[in-house]
Amino acid sequence: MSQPSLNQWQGCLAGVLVGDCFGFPYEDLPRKKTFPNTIEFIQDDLEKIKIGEMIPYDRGIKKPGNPSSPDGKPLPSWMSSSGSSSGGASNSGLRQYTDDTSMTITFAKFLIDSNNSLDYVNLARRFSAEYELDKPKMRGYGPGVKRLLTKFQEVNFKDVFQYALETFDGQGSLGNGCGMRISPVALYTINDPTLERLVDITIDSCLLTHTHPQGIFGGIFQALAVRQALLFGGRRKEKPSAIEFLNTFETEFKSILTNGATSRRTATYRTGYQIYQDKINVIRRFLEGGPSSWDLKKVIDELGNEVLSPKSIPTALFCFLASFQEIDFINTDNHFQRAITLAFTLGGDTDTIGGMTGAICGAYVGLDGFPQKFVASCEASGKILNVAEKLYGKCMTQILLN
Ligand code: R7I
Ligand code: MG
Ligand code: MG
Ligand code: MG
Repeated sequence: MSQPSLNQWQGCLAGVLVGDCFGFPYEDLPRKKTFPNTIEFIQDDLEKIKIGEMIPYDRGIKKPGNPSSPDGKPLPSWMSSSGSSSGGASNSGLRQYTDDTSMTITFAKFLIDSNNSLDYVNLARRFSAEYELDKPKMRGYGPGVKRLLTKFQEVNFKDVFQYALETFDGQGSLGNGCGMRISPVALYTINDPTLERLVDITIDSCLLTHTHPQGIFGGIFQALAVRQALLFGGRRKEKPSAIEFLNTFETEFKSILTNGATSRRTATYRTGYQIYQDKINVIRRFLEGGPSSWDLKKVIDELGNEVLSPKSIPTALFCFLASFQEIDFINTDNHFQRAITLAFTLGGDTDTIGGMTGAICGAYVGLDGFPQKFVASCEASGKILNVAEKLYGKCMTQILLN
């Protein structure tokens, strides 16, 4: 297996950014529109992007002369270039990112700056500090996470792991917030074939905000999907089929319950596993049927497009795998563009499903594999590519030291 390249590292994190920035404006659209209208609309929006030309939200998602979004909902002021936005990003015409990208960048920088033993109180501090900076920009953090990041500051970061346990009537959050920010862990732990580091860091970081077993297994699911995309994609000559990719993924995902290096940690949360195994079977059934058999309403019913981990994280893997082949209702021959378009078309939590699809597909095709105009149209594109390069440098140094 060839070593994953810097291009894949950058593709992964830029994939989060593009999926998030472009996905956000479509949140909840298709539920209210019929699919043919939605897909036409999304494709039109993506086609309008020209290299070097930054498109503000209102040009990107509104029809000319229409003061509201296509479903009739008024746009938040920061999404309109004429609105009084304190966010800044929309004023420059760049598409603004949300909490998904913000927490991903913070997590990646934390890994870059840390030595081998990770200090999760420091991670909590960083998430809270970034949340404070993000406040005027309306990045759309999940309500549970907002309360936690505020609480951490109030208690001066004492016992930070205690508070997430108390959320949602003591069940802990199963929101997709762990999966949405986890891709840097897959990059950081790429050199550990035992998966011990991937599982440990995913669980420990997830527990700061998401303690529900399904939230935790969601994070592991997404981290493993990104890992496999790195290992199977890039310059590797023999590419697997979508089904082969899924089968290998399933074996790895199962192994974390039994593998000696990971079972010690995963056993506590094992009740979170089965729902993802069931989703893998659903993905397989859809892939075997092929695009002509997909009724998108059924895809949404069975895989989900919601903010809950089991109803969005496997959906992202599906969007990536479904796009291995042409899809008749999506007019592009680019894998990355097809995958995020499919994610947006499914509606619901589009920034997060788009971002997670983008992370997996970006890791697979690499930055060179997707339209550069997408990246250039997003806020913080230079920053995220730089962070990816630093994280890559750190991982390559580790190889040399070992
Ligand atoms: O998971 P989280 O960070 O949210 C991420 C989402 C992404 O779509 C982002 O783009 C952003 O929009 O938010 O934040 P949480 O607040 O922990 O979870 C998100 C939501 O999931 C909560 O507000 C709840 O509606 C729901 N949820 C639950 N509902 C019932 N029971 C999470 N856990 C539970 C639960 O245990
Ligand atoms: Mg978001
Ligand atoms: Mg949201
Ligand atoms: Mg979201």
